[in-house]
Amino acid sequence: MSEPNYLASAVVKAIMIGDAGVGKSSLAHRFCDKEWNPHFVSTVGSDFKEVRIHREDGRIALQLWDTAGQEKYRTLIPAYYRGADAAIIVFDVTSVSSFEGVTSWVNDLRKHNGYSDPTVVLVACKVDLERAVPYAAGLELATSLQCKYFETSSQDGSAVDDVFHYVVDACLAKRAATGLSQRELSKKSVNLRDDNFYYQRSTGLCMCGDFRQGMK
Ligand SMILES: Nc1nc2c(ncn2[C@@H]2O[C@H](COP(=O)(O)OP(=O)(O)OP(=O)(O)O)[C@@H](O)[C@H]2O)c(=O)[nH]1
Ligand SMILES: [Mg+2]
Repeated sequence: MSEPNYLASAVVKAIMIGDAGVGKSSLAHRFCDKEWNPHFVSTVGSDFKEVRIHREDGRIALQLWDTAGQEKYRTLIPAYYRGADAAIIVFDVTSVSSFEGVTSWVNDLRKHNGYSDPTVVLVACKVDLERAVPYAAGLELATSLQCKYFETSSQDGSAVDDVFHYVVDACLAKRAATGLSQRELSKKSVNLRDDNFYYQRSTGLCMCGDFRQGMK
């Protein structure tokens, strides 16, 4: 890691959910690593990435839990819902079934998110390809879920940054509205040099010991 200061002034934890192959990992990779990789393998369990976002008040650590969409991992995902500030629900604009699957992800989220009231965004991926889901249908679903709607391409990068910057700003605004002070927000700060926290920036993989507990 090249950043000289490892302390963040606040942490935003976001979970990425959606059916297998819709483009969650590609979206996270495009935003965090500014790269497009057409050869992604299906995620096993979940991957973790962290990226710093600069804001007036300091540097925000956006922590992304990129979960596996395959059905066999679905029972593992509720563990990641708890304490999430945001849920990024992803579907593939070329796949009607992934769009129809959004409702069941929303239901899972509502069932398992515990005390938190996460900021939800609906993201359509792969808009560089021929679409099967019209823009109006995506927008209508987002409106019914009372959340923001984005259409992205991880291949060409369109609107990818908008998703994550919106998530950070919406989560910080929600905290500010609930009256949490910067001091309280700072309690969620993380020192990436902590011995309990093993971070592999190159792969985006992270194994957390006490750290993950501390974020709940
Ligand atoms: N053309 C195009 N292909 C994409 C885009 N995003 C993802 N893909 C492709 O879609 C396939 C699946 O992408 P992933 O990012 O692995 O999907 P995922 O949602 O993480 O899948 P799981 O980990 O199995 O849940 C890969 O072959 C990607 O290259 C995109 O924006 N445009
Ligand atoms: Mg994946």
